[in-house]
Parts: sequence; structure tokens; C-alpha cells
Amino acid sequence: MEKKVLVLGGGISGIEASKMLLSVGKEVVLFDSDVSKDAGKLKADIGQEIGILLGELDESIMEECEYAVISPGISLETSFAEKLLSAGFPVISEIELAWLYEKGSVIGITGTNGKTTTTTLVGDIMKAYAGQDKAFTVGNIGLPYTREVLKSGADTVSVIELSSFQLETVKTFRPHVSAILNITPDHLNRHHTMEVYTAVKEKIAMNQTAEDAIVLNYDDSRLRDFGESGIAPKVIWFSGTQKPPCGYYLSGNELRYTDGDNDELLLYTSDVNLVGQCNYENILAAIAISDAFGVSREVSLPVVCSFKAVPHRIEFVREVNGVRYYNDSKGTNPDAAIQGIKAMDRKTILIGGGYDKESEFDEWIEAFGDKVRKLLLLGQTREKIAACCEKHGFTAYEFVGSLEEAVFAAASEAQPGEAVLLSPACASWGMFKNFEERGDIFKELVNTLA
Ligand code: UMA
Repeated sequence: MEKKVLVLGGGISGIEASKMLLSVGKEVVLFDSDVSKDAGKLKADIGQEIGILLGELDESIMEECEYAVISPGISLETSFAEKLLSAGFPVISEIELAWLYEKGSVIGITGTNGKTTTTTLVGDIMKAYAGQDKAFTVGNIGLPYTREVLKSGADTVSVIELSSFQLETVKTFRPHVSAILNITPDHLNRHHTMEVYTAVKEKIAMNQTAEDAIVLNYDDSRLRDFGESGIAPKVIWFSGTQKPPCGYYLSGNELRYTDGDNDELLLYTSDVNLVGQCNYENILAAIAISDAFGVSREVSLPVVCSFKAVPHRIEFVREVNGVRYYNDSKGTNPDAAIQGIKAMDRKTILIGGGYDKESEFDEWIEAFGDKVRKLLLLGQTREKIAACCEKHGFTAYEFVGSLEEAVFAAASEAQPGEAVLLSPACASWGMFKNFEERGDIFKELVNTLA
């Protein structure tokens, strides 16, 4: 009898992986260590009768199942995952599972920051190129790859946002074009060191060959080293600060490309709706990816010009009494949040703090300069951030008990001509379901201000 597949985690990845496996005729056992999960609801979400295990995972499961598909949020160090791995039981990511059923072309995009904007933009370019129903924008962006992959065919393109959690357990995944946008400290509570975190991100290229391409950030020393280390795919550089030997770069208000001999203007920054250096870098990476994929600029550049900021990334919400409110809830780590501060062109009341991912906040606080006039701190990390503020001589901080309190305190503090920015430098977990919920609640609160 054919063995079953064990799916670990009953979130959206586990549900979509289970559905996909069932539809290709596999039997599935879904495990979630959270005993409070509602097995009936999980079965209803999946829409078919499957085995559901909650709480503890018995070792006998390895007899019953062929391999496990692990959800990204589950650390390989959890006791049940460790038990499987130490017994040599195959454990693959939901991305790897989908890849095994992929029939079309694949673009994979990772990096600490800018992934969602770049993936969304590349997805839109691919829709213009291949057809609306021939390009799938999936992955960490919030739509599991397993949900769409069975629609793939020779003429489709899957554009996948990949987190380090998802790359940790890929085995044969091979994007035709990949990109690593940047690598700065994040998720160190899970990966422990920058070396491990970097190595996991670099797994995006581990199966690529000379027929494939990788787009890398020339300004990032780790990625420069990686690109110059003799890796198999063709390396394509982009830079927000300098002209690379060959590649895409920002020069003043111009987005340009050089092939080493000839240099050409692609766009002016005023041609695009996005603002901020990080976004110009995302655009350069997106053009590099679509060029490498063979999309003509007549197709890609108009999409770039009409593209609007994705929600929760330095998203302008509203102006009230001369104060501009920005939602950068996706500023879930110090580096992303630094980009949020940089994008402000006025004095700013900043709302920060949240779940503790063991990040260091020094560089974030240093980036305040004389732009951040007041910092409102909430969540698990607020004492840690306050101590770091004191270390750096920044004393204009205040503790707040909730996001609601933060928005009202910011509104009464801000003067006309200033900005209020939610860019927490921390994950939302613990106080909110995810960064989207945090950003949505922020926007609702801002919309109640009179
Ligand atoms: N679970 C266990 N045991 C554990 C941990 C979790 O059983 O030890 C169970 C939970 O009880 C829950 C399920 O696993 O039922 C949750 O799985 P999950 O955390 O993998 O969440 P999903 O709903 O499957 O969402 C995941 C990504 N979540 C994480 O990586 C934490 C989503 O990224 C992604 O959009 C989605 O897959 C589709 O691909 C979110 C994210 O925060 C946006 N990503 C991080 C980031 O961007 O920084 C990496």
C-alpha cells in the first residue's frame, strides 16, 4: 500500500499542501502541535476527510508515512521535527513539494527586505508578458505555492517570494531566475547566527546551473562575496549607490543599466509611483529579473511606471490636521524600519516595538538622526529598545500599552508639517496575528482621527 504524506502545521501552508496532495491522489496526515486547534474546522478547510493529529507526534508515524512537508513557521529545532530529522526521515518544505509538481518556469525572490514589493512587481510584469492567468505570484507573500502549482504548464511563470524559513528545507528547487535582494540581521532567534541565516538564503541558488541567472545586490558585501565566489548561475548585479561593472544602478534621479561598455537610461525616479531608495533598488532588481527572463522593456517598463506601493510598506494612509500618517507595518526588523525612516522627508513621530526576534536595535536608533522627534514604544521589546535608546542618548521615548494608545498619543504630539510613522522594527506576533493585521488596525485607527 502506498504510504501517506505527513504535513506538519495546520496554517495556510499546511492546508494548501494537504489539498494539493489529496488532489494528486495522496493520502495525508496533518499534524499540528497546538492542541487547541479545531480538527473539525481543519477538515472543513481542507474539504476532504483526512487524518488530523494534534499535540504530540508519535514515532510510529514514520512507518505510516513516506515523507513530511513542513510549514515555514515550524523551526527544525522543535522536538517533533528534530525527532524526524535525527531518524533520517525526509522533511521537505512546502515550496519543495510544490516545485516537484511545477511544469512551467520559476522565478524565486528572497532577501531580508523588499521581497514582497519586488515579487509583486515582477508578478505584474509577468502577467503583462505571459497573460493574466499564466503568471502566479505566490509564496511568503501570503499565497502558498502549493495552492497554484497544479495550474502550471509549459507557458506559465510562478513568481515566488521565499523566506529563509521556506528555503531551509528545499532540496531540488531550481528557479530559472533567482534574486537575493539584501541580507541584514533578521530571524536570528530561529537561525541563531548571520552565517547560518546567509547560508539559508543562498540555498535559493544551490541547484541553479549556467543556464540560469541570479540577481544580486552589489552593495551588500555578503552578496558581493557570494556572486564572486564562482557560483553556477549567471550573476547580474544591481546597486542603489554605485555603478557596478555590469548591471542596473541608481544614479541621482536616474535608473540606469550598463553592460560595461554602453550605458543606458531606463527611467527617471519621477516616472515611478514608489518612493525611497529601497524601492528604487526593488525596481532595479525587478527590471534585472525580467530582462534575465527575456521580457522586453516595452512590456516591463510601463508596468513599473504604473505600479503602486503594496499595502503596509511605507504606505501613505491619510493627512489629518497637516500631519501625514504612514503605515510601514512590514518594517518587521531594524533594517526594514531604517528604510521607513529614510523615506520620511519631515520630522516624525515613530511607533515601534513588538515581538522579540533577538534583533539589535543600535543601527535603527542611530538612523533616527534629528528626524525622529518622538518614539512611542509598545510590545515585548519596549524595555530592550528603551535601554538601547538610553545607550545612544535618545531620551524622547514613551511607553504605550496598545496600538490604539500609540496612535492617539502620536496624534496629540504631532505638529502640522510632521509625519506619524508606524514602522516597528519588530514582528507583530504576540499582539497581532501578523503584520497585515497590525497595519490594518493602524489604518482603521488613523481613519477615526478628526
Ligand atoms: N505550528 C506547530 N508547531 C510549531 C509551530 C507552528 O504545529 O512548533 C503550527 C501552528 O499551530 C499553526 C501552523 O503551524 O497551525 C502555522 O504554520 P506557519 O507558521 O508556517 O504559518 P502559515 O499560516 O502556513 O503561513 C506561512 C508563513 N508564516 C511564517 O513563515 C511564520 C507566511 O509568512 C506565508 O505567507 C505563508 O506560509 C504562505 O507561504 C508570513 C511571515 O510572517 C507572512 N513570514 C515571515 C516573514 O515574512 O518575516 C518569514
